[in-house]
Amino acid sequence: MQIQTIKTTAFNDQKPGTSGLRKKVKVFQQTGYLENFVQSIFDTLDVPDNATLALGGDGRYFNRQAIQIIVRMAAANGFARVLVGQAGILSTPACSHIIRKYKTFGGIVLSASHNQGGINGDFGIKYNISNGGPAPEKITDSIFDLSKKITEYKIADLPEVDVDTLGQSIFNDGKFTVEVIDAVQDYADLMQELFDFSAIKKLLSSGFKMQFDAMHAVTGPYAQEIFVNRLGASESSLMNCIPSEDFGGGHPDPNLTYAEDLVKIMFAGESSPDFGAASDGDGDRNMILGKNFFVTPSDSLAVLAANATLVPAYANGIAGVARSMPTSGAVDRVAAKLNIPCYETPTGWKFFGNLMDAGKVTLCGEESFGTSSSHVREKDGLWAVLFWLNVLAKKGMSVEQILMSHWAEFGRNVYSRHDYEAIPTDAANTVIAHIKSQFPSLPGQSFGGYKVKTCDDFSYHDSIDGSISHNQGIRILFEDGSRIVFRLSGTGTEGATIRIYLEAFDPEVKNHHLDAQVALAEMIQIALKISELKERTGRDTPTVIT
Ligand code: VG1
Ligand code: CO
Repeated sequence: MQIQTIKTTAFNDQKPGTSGLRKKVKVFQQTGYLENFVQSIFDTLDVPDNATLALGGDGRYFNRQAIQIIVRMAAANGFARVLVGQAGILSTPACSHIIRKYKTFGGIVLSASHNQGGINGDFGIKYNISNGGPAPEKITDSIFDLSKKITEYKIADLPEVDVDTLGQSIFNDGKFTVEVIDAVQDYADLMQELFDFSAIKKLLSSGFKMQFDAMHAVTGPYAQEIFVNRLGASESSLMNCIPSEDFGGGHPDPNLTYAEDLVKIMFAGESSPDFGAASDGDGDRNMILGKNFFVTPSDSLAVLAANATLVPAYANGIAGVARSMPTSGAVDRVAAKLNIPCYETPTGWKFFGNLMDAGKVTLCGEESFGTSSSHVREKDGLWAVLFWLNVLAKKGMSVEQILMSHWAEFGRNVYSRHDYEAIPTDAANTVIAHIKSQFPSLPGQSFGGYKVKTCDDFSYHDSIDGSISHNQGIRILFEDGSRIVFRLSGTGTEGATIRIYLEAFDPEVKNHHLDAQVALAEMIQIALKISELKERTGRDTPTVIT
């Protein structure tokens, strides 16, 4: 096996965001762009002898080409083995599981998650460490530093590797092996260990109807194996389950805007199925729907925490919970009642890893349709769907009834997120600067019935490794416990996206049926007033409301 050292020129824009490096496919297709980033990853790591790398992606356009390049670079950079998902496909949670199960040194996930795919869409790459979770900031910062200075990369001369046939390809007199694995089976086995499959099977054969939308993305084959083959669901309960390179031209983002087909089916009146769910491009997000009913991700996390002991894997209780800062405080109330700790971290799954490794938390979640537990170190879409099915099977209530009784017990953290996408970066920055400039004068000011208590730019102190992360989102906290949070997205590839997160607490059962947009109408106006968002961006309405 010949190893070539290729001269290259550094790019200055390879800074990983909330979840890896995401750029337009065309950017990744520039000569050396992918190679530079991959070499910067490998140079950051201290690759031991006999190390294995897990590798796979969400199947989007450029996935196959990228896999061939990364396999050759892994061979040249001292890896002894690469485990590749069949057809180059691994969902993000499956990759996390593969890293843990086969004790690999790390893994590379090729995904731009919920972003659009295809030749004009986005591509992405991120590195996961040996606990199966996204690399912490210390590593991503180093990758970025090296990427700005890189002058050459290493690549082995290997023939194209067959990633479609299960089994091994051996190179270099046995010193380098590529093994194509059936990650679907590994992942389905894990799910079967965690959940009460016989209870779910009984539920699904009882006349209970479910509808799952894979959004033409990575979870299709996993859903087929789990729901149809192992749990006996009908074929018709699955939709869009064949992964496509451009996700059928859509946005593989499971929310009320982009999972339009499913939403139509679930909001069709009495004839709608009892339960609906969707997942995103790389399978780590989930949206949960009941018959004509939407479950806010923050509430979903709270409901799962409150009912965890109904699931075999959590029957003895959970150690603690964690949520990202913009996620509502609904789970905090459950944690208080269960008398377990609740941690508040910055946005992005990488901040949960230390807490899970230290055994401090079992369940984690984000308002952005991400929920998971310490069974892996990523968020996990199908896991959340199975958790809900397990809870529904055990409680014998509808999704809506579960939420109503949860709110009656804990009160309701009414919640919504408004996204303003693809805003010119300068305009977005002035919005944020304008809000920050009011920090000295906001506390004590009243807006209608709401009085500002404090405001700040959230900083996180990691209690496990002592690291501190600053500038993680602006919080405006009101006297009555309501909140407005402003953040700039770290996953977009076009201009800037401003996210406004709105939350108000309502203990009154008589209000619990209210639509969140109605219940939060005054907060929405206050957010627009404080930020001058409309004036500064020329945007009248959000692009996405969840
Ligand atoms: C968004 C979400 C965040 C999530 C991240 C990755 O980040 O808000 O909660 O962890 O996407 O999710 P941002 O910086 O755009 O707000 V995924 O499913 O795209 O990997
Ligand atoms: Co995702």
